[in-house]
Amino acid sequence: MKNKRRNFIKKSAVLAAAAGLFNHSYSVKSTVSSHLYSNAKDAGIQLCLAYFWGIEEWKVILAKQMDVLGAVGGINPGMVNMRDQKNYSLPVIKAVKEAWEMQGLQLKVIEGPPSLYSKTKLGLPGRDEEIQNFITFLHNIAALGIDTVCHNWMPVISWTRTNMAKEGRGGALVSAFDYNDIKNEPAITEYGELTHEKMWDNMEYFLRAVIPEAEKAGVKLALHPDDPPVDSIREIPRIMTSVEAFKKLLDLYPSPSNGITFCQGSFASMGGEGEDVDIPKAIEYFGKRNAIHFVHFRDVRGNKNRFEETFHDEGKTNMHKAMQAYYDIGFRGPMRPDHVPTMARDSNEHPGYSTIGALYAVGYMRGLIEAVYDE
Ligand code: CS2
Ligand code: MN
Repeated sequence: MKNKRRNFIKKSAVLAAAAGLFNHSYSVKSTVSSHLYSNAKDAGIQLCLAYFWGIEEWKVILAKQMDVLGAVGGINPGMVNMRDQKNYSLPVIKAVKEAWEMQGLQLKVIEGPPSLYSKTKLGLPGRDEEIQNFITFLHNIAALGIDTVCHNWMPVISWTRTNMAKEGRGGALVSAFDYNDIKNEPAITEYGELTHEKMWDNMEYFLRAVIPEAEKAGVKLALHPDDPPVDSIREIPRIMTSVEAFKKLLDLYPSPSNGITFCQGSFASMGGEGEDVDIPKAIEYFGKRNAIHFVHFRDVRGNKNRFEETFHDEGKTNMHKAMQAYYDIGFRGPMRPDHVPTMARDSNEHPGYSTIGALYAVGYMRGLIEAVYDE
């Protein structure tokens, strides 16, 4: 079976290359319309790429040539010329889903969902309306067959770095974080006094309101770790910063709809000086609780106060053991490469999300999956 598939892939690769040989600027249409998908099933793991800036044509074409047909992104009414409508409404979500299908991709995970903003995370007036609209969003995506939402609990300051163009291997550009570079930045005080305890209260309030509805809708919420996983930035507290915090999350409201985006790079950067998170062990623990609904497969060097991102093959984590752990726990959900270095001649306009870096990452991940699958 496998050799047959491999020969099939080789043949289609030769065909595609031949098409390219005769006409260097071979038209995308001809490639797309006659594309020959391998029947690679990646051991049931659904490989995806992230598209946070609309339909990036070059990335879409390369994704289909790699047979990586899962798309991960948000709901942007502007992408479907429906700016006058709400991003949590059924018509907008339907139009976005269909826009990806027109490209030959399938919207697998909504990452950075509508109507889950700082009012909810900080417990501010107006949170009930935000939560109600988020519940409407959940029922709408369920009606359209989308069942996974990647959200985070980082109010005001989302994922952040202190350097978005650090020189990495061979001159590739990677992002990096050094707490020393921001520790003296002015506190953000406009939201009043914020505490970790209050952030947990707000999380519990949110879960009690939303999880019963997510269960009814059959939707899985997959909470992404805080990135970087430090205790606070400019006095905005961060709580999803450790393995223990995620155990507390699951205990707060045990439910198949209350789960985790196992962002491997964020978990790998959770340790302090010389105290690394055991990634395979964490995968096994949360896998045994059926809590891993989505995986961001990436790596770093360093720890929570000072780290840099890396190519998938040169970080601190044994990526083969990590992939083996996902396979062993029976994870067969969506997985994406997450941040990748910006490689030669590619744009660093969206650090971590360059196209050429994604190619290298997907090839590496598929090789690991095959290695694990074959064992
Ligand atoms: C990434 C983020 O920080 C991370 O590990 O996954 O870039 C994430 O994609 C964004 O916060 C959007 O959800
Ligand atoms: Mn991530």
